[in-house]
Amino acid sequence: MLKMKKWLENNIFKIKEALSKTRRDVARYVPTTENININVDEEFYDSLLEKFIKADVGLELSEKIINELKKNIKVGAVHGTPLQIEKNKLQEKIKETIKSQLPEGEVPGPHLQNGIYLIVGVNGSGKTTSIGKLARRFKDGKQKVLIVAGDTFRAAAGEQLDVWAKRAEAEIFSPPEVKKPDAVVYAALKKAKNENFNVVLIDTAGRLHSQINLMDELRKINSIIEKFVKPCLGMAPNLEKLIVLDATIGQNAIVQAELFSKAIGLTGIILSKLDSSAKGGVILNIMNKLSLPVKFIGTGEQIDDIVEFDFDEYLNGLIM
Ligand SMILES: Nc1nc2c(ncn2[C@@H]2O[C@H](COP(=O)(O)OP(=O)(O)OP(=O)(O)O)[C@@H](O)[C@H]2O)c(=O)[nH]1
Ligand SMILES: [Mg+2]
Repeated sequence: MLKMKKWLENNIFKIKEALSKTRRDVARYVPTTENININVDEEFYDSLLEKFIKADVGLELSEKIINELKKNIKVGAVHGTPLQIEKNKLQEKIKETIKSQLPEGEVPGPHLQNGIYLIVGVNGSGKTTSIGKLARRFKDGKQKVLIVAGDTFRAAAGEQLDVWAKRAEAEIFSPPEVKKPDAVVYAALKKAKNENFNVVLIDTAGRLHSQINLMDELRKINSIIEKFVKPCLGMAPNLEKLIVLDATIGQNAIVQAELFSKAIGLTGIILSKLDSSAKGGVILNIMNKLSLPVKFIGTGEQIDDIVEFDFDEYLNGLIM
């Protein structure tokens, strides 16, 4: 419990840290940390728009935010005088405006709930790493965690997962004789049920040989899980289908999420590598375009580098 509490306290710090590359582009319109007055003129709006676009907030949403901000700020303006606003007040206005322009998409946490987690995403997005990090969180919370090697196609995939399972001190299920991912998943779920595991984290392939279709394989895995989950709904196994999206790729993340969502019906997003990205504004774009909640954020390569997404903390980290 103590570790879990520490994790939540770390959240704010880690989100701020992870956004530092993005912030360089979005928030550095203010050169000091003092609460100075800012000239809010066309030049200010133009540079803010440019920064939003650079951070991959997306043109359409960026323009919407700026136009609304102009309206919000005009309301308090004295006619004819050049507009100057205290930095703190201006930041609050920007945050309020961003919020007002997004659909109410955020699902309140905590997102770290026991259950079955199917983790999908293109190769290199951060699936295996995120599974290791999540496993560790659950282990810290004293849960019984099973990690499932659902990527049976790539030889090194099992080894990489094994490294993370050891780091997290979680059990791994990776039967060498089973070659089909859906068969591995089926056997793993049976084991989890029989042996009372309360968390199952399923790793999947990000790319297959060209003759095998990734989406078909994922559909097969998905239908195994759904069939399995249905009869034991009385036991309420929570099923999460999370896509791992690499924050450094910016707007392409949206295309990927749509593709996987169409195939298996996602329940949320893990946004990895926010720490290496200058495109952290993509979260706003995701919230605007997809009705999928961002549930976790990857903030580095170490096992502790994952936080629960919190919209207010995110905005505070973005606009500071
Ligand atoms: N900086 C940073 N690096 C990350 C993060 N998450 C993952 N990575 C790095 O991204 C690379 C790919 O991560 P993997 O977890 O192997 O990705 P994967 O989706 O399992 O890849 P495949 O198994 O090839 O499909 C590794 O070098 C990780 O260290 C993160 O939050 N921040
Ligand atoms: Mg992997």
